[in-house]
Amino acid sequence: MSNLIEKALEYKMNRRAFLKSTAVASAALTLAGCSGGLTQVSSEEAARLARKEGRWLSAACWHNCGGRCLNKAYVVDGVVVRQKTDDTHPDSPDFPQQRGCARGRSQRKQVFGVDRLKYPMKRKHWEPGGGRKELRGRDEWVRISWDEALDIVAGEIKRIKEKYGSRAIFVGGGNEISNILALYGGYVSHWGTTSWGSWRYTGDIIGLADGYFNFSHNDRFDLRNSRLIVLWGANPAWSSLGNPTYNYLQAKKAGAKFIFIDPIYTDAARVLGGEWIPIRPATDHAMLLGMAYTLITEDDPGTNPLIDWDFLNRCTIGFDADHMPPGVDPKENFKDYVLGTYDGVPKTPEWAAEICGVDPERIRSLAREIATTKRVALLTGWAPARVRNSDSWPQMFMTLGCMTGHIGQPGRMTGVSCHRSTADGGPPLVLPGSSGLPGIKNPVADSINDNEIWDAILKGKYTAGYNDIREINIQMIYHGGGATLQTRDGMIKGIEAHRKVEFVVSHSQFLTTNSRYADVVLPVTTEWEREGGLLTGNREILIYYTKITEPLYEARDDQWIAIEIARRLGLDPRQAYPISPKQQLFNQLAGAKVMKEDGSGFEKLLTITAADIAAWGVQGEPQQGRITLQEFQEKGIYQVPRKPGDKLGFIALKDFREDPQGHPLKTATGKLEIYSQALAKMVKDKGWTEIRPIPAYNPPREGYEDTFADWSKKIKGDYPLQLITPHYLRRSHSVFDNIPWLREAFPNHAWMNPVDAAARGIKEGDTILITSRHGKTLRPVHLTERIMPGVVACPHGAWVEMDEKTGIDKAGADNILCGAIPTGQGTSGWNSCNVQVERWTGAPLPPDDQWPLRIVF
Ligand SMILES: Nc1nc2c(c(=O)[nH]1)N[C@H]1C(S)=C(S)[C@@H](COP(=O)(O)OP(=O)(O)OC[C@H]3O[C@@H](n4cnc5c(=O)[nH]c(N)nc54)[C@H](O)[C@@H]3O)O[C@H]1N2
Ligand SMILES: Nc1nc2c(c(=O)[nH]1)N[C@H]1C(S)=C(S)[C@@H](COP(=O)(O)OP(=O)(O)OC[C@H]3O[C@@H](n4cnc5c(=O)[nH]c(N)nc54)[C@H](O)[C@@H]3O)O[C@H]1N2
Ligand code: SF4
Ligand SMILES: [Mo]
Repeated sequence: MSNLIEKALEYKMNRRAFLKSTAVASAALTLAGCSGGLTQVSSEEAARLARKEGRWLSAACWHNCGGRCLNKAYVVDGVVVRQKTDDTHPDSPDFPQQRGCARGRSQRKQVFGVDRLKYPMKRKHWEPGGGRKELRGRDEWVRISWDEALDIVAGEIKRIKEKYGSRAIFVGGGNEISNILALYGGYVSHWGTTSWGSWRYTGDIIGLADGYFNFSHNDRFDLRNSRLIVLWGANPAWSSLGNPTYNYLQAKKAGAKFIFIDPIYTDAARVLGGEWIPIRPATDHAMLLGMAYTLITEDDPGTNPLIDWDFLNRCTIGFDADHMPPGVDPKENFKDYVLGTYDGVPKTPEWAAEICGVDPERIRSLAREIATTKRVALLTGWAPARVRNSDSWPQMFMTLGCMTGHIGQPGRMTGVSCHRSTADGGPPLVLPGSSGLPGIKNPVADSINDNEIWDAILKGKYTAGYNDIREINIQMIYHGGGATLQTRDGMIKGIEAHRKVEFVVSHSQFLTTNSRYADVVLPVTTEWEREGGLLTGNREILIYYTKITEPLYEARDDQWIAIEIARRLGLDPRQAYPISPKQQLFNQLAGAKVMKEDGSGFEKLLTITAADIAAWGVQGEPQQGRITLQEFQEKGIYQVPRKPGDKLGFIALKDFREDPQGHPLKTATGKLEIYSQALAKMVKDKGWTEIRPIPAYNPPREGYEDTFADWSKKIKGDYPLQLITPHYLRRSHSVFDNIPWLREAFPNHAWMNPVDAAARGIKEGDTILITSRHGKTLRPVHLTERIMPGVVACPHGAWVEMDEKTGIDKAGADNILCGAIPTGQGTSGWNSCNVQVERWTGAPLPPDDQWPLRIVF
């Protein structure tokens, strides 16, 4: 108890210290030229600010965080003294506030963090051509002027282009610099399936949905009609902050039962109740085949109807020999594959159980439960698809929906529920206009799959397609945004690649991983320091954020940097940026549109007067819309009013189900494709591995089977455990990892089952060494039965902290462990990875909330 009181007192102090430092940070604007961090304001100054009235401004929370909320900053004399979230209207389940999470509410700690990069800088031992390249990541930093920095970057772009050509310049991220490099002859880009795993290119081809955001999910009100909601590899309570879990809770209150199929007993499962079926990562496909086998063998249309034959007949192709596309071998159908008619391997629940670890009886009973419950939502996150060789998984998931008919009717849906569309499907109801900037095409066609970026740099070749390996000689890495080194597989090779090329430059707000391994680092503003902008989120909202503070220190916008570099390259920057940032924002506002109440089409969102246009000093025409520009700016959000039974609901694939001939899908056959030649071709054309047109199980590289040295004799190998990398509350990917508050609130443990720990002499809180085929990392361990035996979870996104002597990362950076292995459609296979774990006997590892921040100057 005394501990608790001490903690409370400490908390108060921290809060006070925080308020002070927040105040200081903006005050430090005037001190931007000073070195040595932030200067304190006097307590009189703090007291003066506390007494003065300020203004609540809508403050951007712009990250790729899986949510989107309204956040506000209270600004007094240009100083942010506190934050709050949506209180623009009373909260109710039907018209919920858009409330921020702990990350968004800590945003001022990010923007005004003592570790913000203040000045342009270069590596001490950098010289044109690279200098001592092996010192990247461990060299000292030297402060330089903007002129020197821009001259170096433009000079290296010129030099490398002249010496090696535009195919020597690789861009890791950043639209602004990409535009300029495109005008200057082009650059090598990269592509991948990141978020969506194998949904990325599959959804469209099989007809279920586009792979991006879900059009396979009914809207949130309709979810309340479901009696059973299966969340297959999804944890909205961590990865879809904002309202999704709240929406699910309404479905629960309306009577839905929940089932979670996940290696972890998630917080979503804790909130929503129901049943947890633990499953081994990367084995979901096998389990579904076991369920399909049950339905096929037990279905009897007369006495035990389990299969929706009417749906299969009308809406799908490829299920059995009688429903095959013309001209293909009828033996290649799904049903005979499941029964093992031709391959001699019936995909029984017992066959599946050996792979996925779920009791065969539960596989059977779950299949029956889904088939006999009237209204079921079969929903998956993207995590089970972020698995190597998972190209047929979306099709398999869809096939269960087709067999049970849970598609296209109230309370019935099959598909993806993830990111900002979790628990709420359908097209956006409110949208921003376009900025009016021209699109600029990159003349270089080379684009490297995420799994081959580092190898391409190290080995000089990459896969461009089937039987198409191309030579490439990359000598410059340009990080104009994103966190590519940190967030793509195979970071050890990534670091090696960064030490190989002649030049690395990075724009960033902090000394992120990309910047740490660079030669020149350019400090950029955050959205709080820019002109303002619009953010989309769930389908019902549009957020308008405004400038909160002037740019801190010497930070500049990415667009400004791009323009300055363009000038130095002898280009006319107006080709890319013919209009000012203010005009760009105005265009987005003027073009914003909202769905009419009767659902018949869009109307303008904003009324803009001639006086508004004059006050903004921009080009435009007055217009009539639903709300005034002032109202939008003051509230910071427009939320479409909704109520049950309104005209804005959405039932995915409803028209198609009712009349498949009249509303064909965009697939080759117009139907949902359980047999898809186009899918098999797409995968083959990528050039790595092949699949069959039906959803046949394809054991993943580094999946469960690969934890065995000999699968047939069940002898375990050197990496006997499976690793998953869930998206965690502390961070949005790598963003926010440097915020002390969040570090303290959400410790960055690896999770492990006590059974696996006991076998290795590991106790709660011990430091463990996790080793994969690709690298090693340390983590304090949390032992819990909430993770199934055989699986270790290392939360996604921690900033790598490499011990140069041992080659061991101390931060638990997931992509030190996950290797870059291209398969299928180029899937980033983060949830298929094998590891070994041992107790760490080296130097103790203090908790990372006690680590020093990366303050350079
Ligand atoms: N092992 C493993 N790896 C994964 C995943 C996984 O589950 N496991 N998940 C993957 C997924 S789903 C995704 S989407 C990717 C995300 O991969 P990334 O998009 O690379 O990740 P972020 O950390 O969001 O990177 C954003 C970066 O931009 C910076 N930034 C923010 N604002 C600005 C700005 O205005 N200008 C500039 N120049 N920089 C800015 C941030 O500081 C941050 O460094 O990660 C993937 N990586
Ligand atoms: N807090 C937070 N939220 C985020 C993000 C973030 O970085 N932090 N990133 C956002 C982005 S860009 C994305 S793409 C989404 C990603 O969102 P999701 O794809 O839902 O991502 P995860 O959190 O990796 O995994 C969700 C659940 O799947 C389980 N799982 C992992 N592998 C498997 C498997 O093979 N089979 C099964 N059945 N379950 C599995 C995990 O244990 C976890 O409970 O999250 C978004 N939301
Ligand atoms: S869910 Fe995303 S947008 Fe909302 S407050 Fe959290 S980080 Fe910000
Ligand atoms: Mo993502």
